[in-house]
Order: sequence, then structure tokens, then C-alpha cells
Amino acid sequence: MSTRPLWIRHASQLVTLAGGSQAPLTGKRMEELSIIEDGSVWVEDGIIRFVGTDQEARAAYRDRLEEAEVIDAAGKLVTPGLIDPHTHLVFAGSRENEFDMRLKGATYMEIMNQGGGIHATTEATRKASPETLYAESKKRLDQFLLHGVTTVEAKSGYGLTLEHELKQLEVAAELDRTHPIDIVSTFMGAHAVPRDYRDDPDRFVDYVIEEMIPEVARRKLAVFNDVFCERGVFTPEQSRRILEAGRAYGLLPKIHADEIEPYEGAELAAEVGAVSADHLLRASDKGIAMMAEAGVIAVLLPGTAFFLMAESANGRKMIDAGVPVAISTDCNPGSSPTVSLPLIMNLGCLKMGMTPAEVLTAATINAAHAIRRGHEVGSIETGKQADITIFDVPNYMQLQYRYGVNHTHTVIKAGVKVVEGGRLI
Ligand code: IZC
Ligand code: ZN
Repeated sequence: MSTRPLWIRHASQLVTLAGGSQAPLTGKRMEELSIIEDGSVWVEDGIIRFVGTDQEARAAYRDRLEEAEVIDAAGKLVTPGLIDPHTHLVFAGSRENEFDMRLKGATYMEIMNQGGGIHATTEATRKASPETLYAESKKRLDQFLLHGVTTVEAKSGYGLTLEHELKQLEVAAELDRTHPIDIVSTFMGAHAVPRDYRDDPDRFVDYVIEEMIPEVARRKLAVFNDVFCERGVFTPEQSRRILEAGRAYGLLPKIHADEIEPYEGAELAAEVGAVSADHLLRASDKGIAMMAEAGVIAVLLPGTAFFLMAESANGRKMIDAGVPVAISTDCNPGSSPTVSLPLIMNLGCLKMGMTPAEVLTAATINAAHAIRRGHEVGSIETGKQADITIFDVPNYMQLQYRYGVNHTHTVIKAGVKVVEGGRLI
């Protein structure tokens, strides 16, 4: 089916992020945004067909200019659609009571050990029907889209039984089919040890390995397999077993590593060849060096550190050590209940020592690689899917500088306009 071409014209800055489709950008290359002024993009059948200056586009499409629907991006910033590579999108309920408890001095882990935290969300998610979960999660997805995000990763991990993990993953699959945002699913049965397995966590690990992973893989409900490797949750040894078992079924490893305490999670990520290690607030220098060597992507979540009142991961040190860095909201009901990836990018600058150029790379092409989509999305290049966001600021630095405001103006998903003038269409 052929549709009318879409022609984005006169972008004040067209940030293409060209050249990173094969592998994530590292080191100094994270600042190479490949910017075109008075930029122009020609989109046809959902695919980017031409990228250049307005003058070049006019010459290339001389005979067809009248055919196209024009989007005037004068005075605006055009970037690849933002990509969020770490969310706990599908859940029920809310935990503002824990926010209040934490403000009075309780810690995240204390609340979890008393049956709150992930356990509270698990209880609410088990009780919720697929329809309720779908409706709640769709609201969040709409908000992601309104913030310029066109692809998200989504984890299970609030079911913690085969039945309820499958329910969460089925809802994510249904959202992927019906919502403009593309969803890449991660199985995270090892998100917490359920209360009824408290006295024998290894028995739960066996259950994840023997019953959950094979069924999730058989139903093709996930691309990745993730584990919360943290003191008091899953040990590095248990995490390794779970990640290796997943890999045997074709699920690629990801890991929640060194979030609350140093626990050699970064080292484990490198040893198992994880696609990404996420959080890394307390990662060791040795772990960071091992990740750089193994090419493990660091998915950094400064909103979580902010919301837990903890010190952020050292993004600067990781980039300087050669680790490819991506950035994400960690959208979840406990430690980061936000969908604003642009706000998280601002925290990347202020709390992790990254530059506005580096955080933009981290939220586009490197984020795409963190979910194995670097060949399809994450940059504005000929042949790639036309996922494009237009912000109402004249340059990429203002996106971070004028913080706390949603500057998203227009969002194009697979060549179709889905947000215009800051509203869903
Ligand atoms: O619901 O608390 N850290 N998992 C690991 C989370 C935060 C999500 C939650
Ligand atoms: Zn997480």
C-alpha cells in the first residue's frame, strides 16, 4: 500500500545520529550527533527515503514536491523518536504510601522486606484482569508518546507465577499490536522472591528456570531475560543460573546490577555477555572495565537515583572507560513513577556528568542497541523506519536546558503522524 509522502522541511537542527546502526556509540563518538541545519527528511511507506538539507531535498524530489504532505519544522529540533530501553510498563496499583514512608526515613529495601515494594505491586497486578492492566498501561504509553518516545522495552516481574507472568507479557504483546509505540518485551520472573518462597529461594529459582522460561520462550513472548541481582533479592550465583537458562532458550540476558549495594553485578554482566547491565549506581571500577571490554551496554536510570535520594551512577566515568551508555526512565510504580524521558535526560546531565549531546545519543541510537533494534530505529538514516520526534526548541541543548517542560511538538511513528501540536491524534 502506498501512502502520501511526508516531507519534514527547514528543521533548525536535524539531529540524525547517523553512523551508529551497526554498533552502539562509545567514547568521543557519543558526542557526534551529525546535525544538519535547514534539514529535510522525506518519508514514504513508513521508511526514511532521504535525509539532507532542504535544498538537497528539493533537488532530489524536483518532480514530486507537490505530492508530499509538508511538515514545517522551522525553528524546531528534529530527532530520532526517543527510545526507552528499561520500563516496568505493565502493572496495577500505585505506591505513593511508600513514597511518604521513604520521606520519613524508611528505605526501599526495608519496605520490600516488610511485604511492600515489588510485593505490593505483585499483589495488585495478580488481582487485576488483563483488561484493567491493558487500560492502565495504555494510559502510560500514551504519555510516553506525548513525551516523544516511540519505542519502549517492557518487563514482566509483577506476576511471579507462570500464570501471572504470562498475563503481563500477553498484555504487553497486545499493546504492541494495538498502540503506535513499539514494545520490546523482557521476561523478568526473577524480579523478587515471592513471600511464600522466602525460606527456600533456590526453589523459586528452579521454578523460574524449569517452568517459566521454557513456556515464555515457547510462546515467543519475550526477547530478553532479566534478573534483579541485589543483596537480599537474587545472588550473583542465582542470577547467573537464571540468565544462562534463559539463553539456552534464546532469551538474551539483561541484568539489574549494583543498584542498591555493590554486588559484582557489572562483572557478572560481562561474564555472561549480557546485552545490557542496568542501574550500576554502585558498580566497581573493575566491573566497569569488564563491561567496556565485553561491550555490555550500561542502561543508566538517574530518575531512580533521584527518586530514591541516592547518588546517581557515574555515567561520565563509564563513557570515559569506553562503555556504551544508554539512558532510561525505569518507569515503575515504586522507584521511578515517571514517563518523562526528557526529564531523565536532564538528570543525566546534572547528576551523571554527561553532556546534552551524550544523553541524546544515550536516548536514541544507544537505547536502540540496548534492545537490539539498532538496525531499524534510533537514527534518521535512509532505509530506517520513520520514527521521528519534533521538539519546539531550536537546538538540542535547549531540550536539556529548558528542563521540566514537555517540548514535544510532533511525533511520527513508522511514517504516520501520531502527535501534533503536543496532542495525540
Ligand atoms: O517496583 O520497585 N528496582 N525493581 C528493581 C524495581 C526497582 C521496580 C519496583
Ligand atoms: Zn527496573
